[in-house]
Formats: sequence, C-alpha cells, structure tokens
Amino acid sequence: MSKVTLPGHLDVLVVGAGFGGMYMLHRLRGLGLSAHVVEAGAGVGGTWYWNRYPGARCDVESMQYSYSFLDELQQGWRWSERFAAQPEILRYANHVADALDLRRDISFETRVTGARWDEDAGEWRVATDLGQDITARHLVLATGCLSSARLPDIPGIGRFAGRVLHTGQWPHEGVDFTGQRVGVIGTGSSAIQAIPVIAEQAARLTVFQRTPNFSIPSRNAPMDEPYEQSWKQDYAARRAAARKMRTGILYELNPKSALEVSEAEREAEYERRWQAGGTAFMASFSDLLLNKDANDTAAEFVRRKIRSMVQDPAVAEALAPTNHPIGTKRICVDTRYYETFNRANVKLVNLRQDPIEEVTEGGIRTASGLHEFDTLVCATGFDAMTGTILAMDLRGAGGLSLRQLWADGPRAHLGLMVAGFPNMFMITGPGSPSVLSNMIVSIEQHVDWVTELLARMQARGLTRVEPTAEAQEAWVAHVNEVAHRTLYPQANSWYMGANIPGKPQLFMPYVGGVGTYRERCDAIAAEGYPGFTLT
Ligand code: N01
Repeated sequence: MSKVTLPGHLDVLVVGAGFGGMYMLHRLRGLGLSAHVVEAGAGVGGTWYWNRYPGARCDVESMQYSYSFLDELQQGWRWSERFAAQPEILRYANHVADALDLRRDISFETRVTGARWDEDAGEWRVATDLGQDITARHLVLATGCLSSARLPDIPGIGRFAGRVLHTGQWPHEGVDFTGQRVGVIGTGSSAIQAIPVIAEQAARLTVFQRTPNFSIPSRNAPMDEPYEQSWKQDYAARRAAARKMRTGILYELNPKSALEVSEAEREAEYERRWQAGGTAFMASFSDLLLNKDANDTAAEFVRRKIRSMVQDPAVAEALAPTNHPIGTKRICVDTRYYETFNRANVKLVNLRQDPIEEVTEGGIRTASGLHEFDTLVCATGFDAMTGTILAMDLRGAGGLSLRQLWADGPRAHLGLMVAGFPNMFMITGPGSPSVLSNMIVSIEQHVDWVTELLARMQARGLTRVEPTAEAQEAWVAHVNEVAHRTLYPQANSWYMGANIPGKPQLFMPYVGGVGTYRERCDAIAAEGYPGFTLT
C-alpha cells in the first residue's frame, strides 16, 4: 500500500477508519471540504479489523448490518450468511473503501496522541505518534466504542511463558491451536463465540469464568436467497422502519407484557424466539428490561435451556447466570456455546468458587490448584466508550483537559459534542444510543447530522460550534434518568464502566432508543440548533 501524505492543514481531521470514519470522510468530500482520516491500524474496518478471533461474527443480521446510504452498494453486495463472520465484514469494509476511493485520504498505522484547541486560530492542533503536527478546523472522533482492549490485571500475568492473546488484538496470520492446551479468561460475547471454535481444535481447553452470561443461539445459516431478495426489493422502506426502532434493528416487537399473558403463552413465545435465534429474543415482551418480575420469566427460561443442554448438572448450574437481569449485560449470541461444555476436552473453572490466585509460567493457579496450558486467550473486554477517547490528550478551550472534565464520567451533549471542546464531534459517543443499537444505523445518523451542521455553517460563513453547558447538563441528566427507569443499572456491566477498576460508574449509552434520539437530533437541527452556540 502506498503511503499517503498527511496534509498539514485541513478543514476536518477524522480519527478512525472504521465504519464511522469511512462514511464521515465520504460525506465531508461531498461538502467539498478538505478531510483526512488518521487510523492506527494498517487497514480500514475498525472493530472488524482488530477482532479476528476464531468465531468472530456480528450479532445483527447481515441484511441490516451494512451501510444504507448508497443503493448500488446494498443491492450489489451479497452476504453469504444470515450473520456475517468477521472476514466477510472486513471484506465488505474494504469493498466500500475501494468503491468510494477512500484510502487516498487515510493515513494508516498512525495514531492520534492528542489535540489542543487553539482559540486564536480557531482550529485544532493535532499530534500523532509519528510526530506530525496537523491543524484542522474540525475534529471528528470516530474511534469506536469498544476499541481499547484490556488485559486482566492478574498478578503474574507477565510471567506466563506461553503466548498471551487478546481477542480484540488477534494476530492477523491466525492462530493454530491444534494439539495445544489453551486457557480462556472471560465469558462475554467474544469468549462465547471463540470457545466452541477453539474447543474443536485444541487438545484441551480450560475456561475461567467469573460471571456467567446469558446467550441465545444464533441459528446462523447460509443466506437464504428469497430472504435476501425480500430485503433488496424493499430496502428503502425497511431501512426507514429500522431507523425508528429502539435498537435500529428491524425485528418483531411483541407489545404485550410478559406478565399479562398465561404461562403457556409466555413459554410458547420464548420458545418461538429461542428457535428463531438471535437478540430478538429480548423483544419477546415489551417489559423485559423494565420490570424485574417480567425479566425473571425470560431469565428462568434461558436457565432451563442451559440445564437441558449441559449434561453435568454442576457445570450447568455454574453456567446459569443469576447475578444480573437478562439483557442488562449485553446479551450474547452463540453457536453451540453451552453444548461445548459437554466435550471431554473442555473444563469450566468457576472463579466465584475457585478464584484466581496468580498466573504462573505454566498456567493459572486458582484456590484449588494449578491449571496448565500453552496459550492464554484473554477475552477480557475493553475500556468501553471512553477508553480510546481518553487515551488521547484532548485539550479544549483554555487548555481544559477532557480527562479531568470526565473524571466523574463522560458528559456530552447528545453524545455528539462536549461543552468547552468547540468543533469536536464524536461519532456514537457516550450519551448516544451507540452500543445499544445497530452501530451502522447510529453511525449513519451521527455522520448525517454532523454533515448537515457543517453544511449549514459553511453556507452561513460560521466557523465555530459548541454546545452550551446548560444543554449538555440537561442531556446528561436525561440520559441518566431514562437509564434508571430500566433494569440496566442493576448489572455490573461495561455499559456502567464497572469492568474497569476505578472507572466512574454510570450508565453511558442512551437507552431512550434510536428512533426517539433521532427525532430529538432532527428537531434540534430543524430549530436552528438550540443548545449550541454557533459563531
Ligand atoms: O468483553 P466483555 P467481550 N478475571 O467485557 C471477564 C461486543 N461484542 O469482548 O463479567 C476474570 O463482555 C469478564 O468477567 P466479569 C458486545 O457489545 C459483540 O466479550 O467482569 N475474568 C467477562 O466475562 C460485547 O458486550 C460481538 O466478571 C475477567 C469477560 O472477561 C462487547 O463487545 C462479539 C477478568 C469480558 O467480557 C465486549 O465483549 C464480541 C479478570 N480479571 C463482542 N477481567 C457480537 O456482535 C475480565 N474478565 C456477537
């Protein structure tokens, strides 16, 4: 790949060449602005560039997990499976980059280390790890919500003599586990996808579980052609409908409460959804995330399924989650996850009863003894939503540090902009639906909103935009208030920052729904941006 020269001055600098940064670049070109993307990886695709672990697959159906802004693209591209696997999604990202000729404006293998707002010049001064110093009137952080991989803080982890891998930084050449003894720490979405695939290859697999998770079978299958055609013939209407949904995903929502129907009807609905597969299970009834009694019925259904799939009753009990309402941690979607624990070569270590003491040269020592292996896979998650933004030293007006400003948790207006940080936009930032939604739907909405704002500023000769502190505080309070109407805050999840020791705990994404959020953003634009100062 030929190296692209990073211009010294730009209208807009975009950080990140995942789906957010790629679409942002395309729209900025459309405005005739000089725009450039800086990307840490060697290629486009963001999440799908980094997360190459075995079994990595999207939990939003392929027909919906794709850009909608270009009809030729959505008509021409053909997905091979109901839920696309990581290599195919990465091919899609590269296909889009080719089709839109994006790479000529992307500097790869370059990381933004910090940016400082220069009030006199009215622009950002951006620094990279290659020592570049770029000025840009606007800065767009399209840095992803799950892009700061986190290794566990376990004593001795540096001593392990074998290979230590993180699912979110998987080697590009792949890993052959044949004949190996493998340890996996974690049982979140990444682990639940990786474990069945690793188990088939490895000689022995030991899974270290601290918190069991609820997982629904994906029922993944090769793409059904009539189904694909039904989408393609009706794409515009279906995309429009999806944009109004709470999650940005078009699926059947049952308007009934789980508590208003008979036990038989409830069971039949859960069974039907279980057989259909995927996250739509959480739409079985309207109040599963609002009412604990309703939620308990769904949680108990899944626990019964786990008990029926896992042969050893003690292992089944250890795998059955009881410490959080179903769905309040991101629900997982799997292919033969629970059944994998019936294999003779797979062992579950329940860290609640048998905690880790240390990592040794040969493996992990728990209270009950040493578990030896050759490779340690850490499926231990991310410093979510704020980690990558705060890894950069961002300084707003008057030298205000974002790290200091967010010391008690992120504060942003609409999850899009931060008071005191003029002309800095976040794509799917904290306080927006982001990780509770189909990310591509939310990305397109944010990018379109930012593009429209920049176009209007261009047309009126305006150069500076910033949210007011009052509007921001009102939005932050609203995000918090809506979250507390739900069961979400009852789980120690990464949504709450609970997976990072010392991280402030508050519910970061906006739970009010993609449709409601879009209406709010659109109304603000239509009314001339109340809550923002434009000069
Ligand atoms: O990370 P996680 P992930 N000792 O944070 C455990 C998206 N995603 O990469 O719960 C022992 O969920 C931790 O235990 P606990 C999706 O949004 C989507 O799996 O903290 N264990 C937990 O089990 C998802 O939610 C897809 O007690 C330790 C695990 O590691 C998000 O990414 C696929 C530990 C981390 O789970 C993150 O998922 C993959 C320690 N010291 C990911 N530290 C799909 O679209 C951590 N753990 C399907």
